[in-house]
Amino acid sequence: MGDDDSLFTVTSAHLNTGLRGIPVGTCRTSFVTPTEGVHYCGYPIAELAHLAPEDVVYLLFNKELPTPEQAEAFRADLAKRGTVPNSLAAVFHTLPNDGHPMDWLSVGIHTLGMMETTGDWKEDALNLIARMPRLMGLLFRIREGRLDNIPEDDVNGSMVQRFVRTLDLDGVDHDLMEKILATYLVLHMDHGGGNLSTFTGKAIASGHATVYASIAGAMNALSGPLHGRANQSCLEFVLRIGTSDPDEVEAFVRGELAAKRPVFGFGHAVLRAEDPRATVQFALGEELCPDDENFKIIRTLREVAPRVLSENEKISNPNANVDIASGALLHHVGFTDPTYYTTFFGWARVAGIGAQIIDERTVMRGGKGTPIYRPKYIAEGQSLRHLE
Ligand code: NMX
Ligand code: MLT
Repeated sequence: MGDDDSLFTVTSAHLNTGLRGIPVGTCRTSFVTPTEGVHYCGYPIAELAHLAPEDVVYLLFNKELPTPEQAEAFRADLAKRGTVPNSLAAVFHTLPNDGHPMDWLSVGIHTLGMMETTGDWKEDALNLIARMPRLMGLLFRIREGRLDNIPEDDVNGSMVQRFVRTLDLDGVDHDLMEKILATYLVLHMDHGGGNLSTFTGKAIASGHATVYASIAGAMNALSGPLHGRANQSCLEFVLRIGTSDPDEVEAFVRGELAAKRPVFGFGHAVLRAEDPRATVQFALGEELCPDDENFKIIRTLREVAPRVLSENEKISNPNANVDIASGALLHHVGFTDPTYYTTFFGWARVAGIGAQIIDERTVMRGGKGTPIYRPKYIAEGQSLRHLE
């Protein structure tokens, strides 16, 4: 790619399209193709799905998978960084219990930033990643009012173990929960440079705001129902559908479209085939919970909705996206309140956004970093005028 190569021709038709397809930079952590989906540092996501989240974080930061020795050293480094100050819990105690968990997540990340920003991009990103499992566990416990006997954090546990231990739910299969969560984290860590939350986080960091402020802002971007919160909305409507009967599911989808509401879990700005992250989760569900009622409903939705959505030519991609299946799996292992689902997406995405912020701040332009974001907008409806 030479400096003068033309990559894309912008016409008036591209204005007000959410920068769709317009190249704005390079990304070193992942790329997304319309038919094969996301690849982390070259690896198709399906090949990484069974790996430990820590190894995939290492990949996003170092662009190579770790050797066993590197993996051990990386886990030890995360353990050293893992302790969360008690004052985070004190702030959580002041938040409204009916506030959305994504707002709690954003406030939690901001709060950590107020307590312990170093100003070094990589240090701050790694510190935040290491503290996320406990932050997430405390978020659930305190928001739900389960305040007694919160287990001490064992920073030597895996990311997922630390969260599951802090949560300490009775009557659930902890091994199954850990397996589902580990796969969930790996699948959701990164999705190219231009997804809304990552783009937002990098844009904030381009003005040299802190990693914590940038990622808290990214979480706010993720909280929208057309982006990360689609996983909550999708499971909510699975619960509303309440049957895997194809005719009833079809009637439901048609009803949502007629009411001009999105069919959550379907469609994508870049993908033009089923999202491989959905395919992986469907395969996991077939293995672990084929008879789960919610799983049966999303199995029917996966068949019915693309056919119905295809009837509308303006919908570029009628196929299932990442958010179709995660809710059913999370519900199956004991997370029965969908309002929490997007916090798992956010937890995972901290790794990809953190790695991309480091690349943009310390690697791009020969190490000078990408300059402050400042795209051009063209004036509309504003002819020059003066006060009388
Ligand atoms: N249900 C209803 N309408 C849809 C859907 C859908 N699943 N997908 C696209 N459309 C509409 C879209 O709203 C747009 O309408 P209009 O021209 O009136 O603005 C039209 O079809 C063309 O949209 P596309 O170019 O196909 O998609 P776009 O890139 O604008 O939007 C999404 C992508 C993901 C926002 C869109 O497909 C959608 O709203 N899907 C449902 C919500 C969802 O599952 N989001 C999660 C995406 C993944 N993630 O986690 O971020
Ligand atoms: C994501 O994982 O961020 C979503 O699929 C949205 C996107 O890539 O635009």
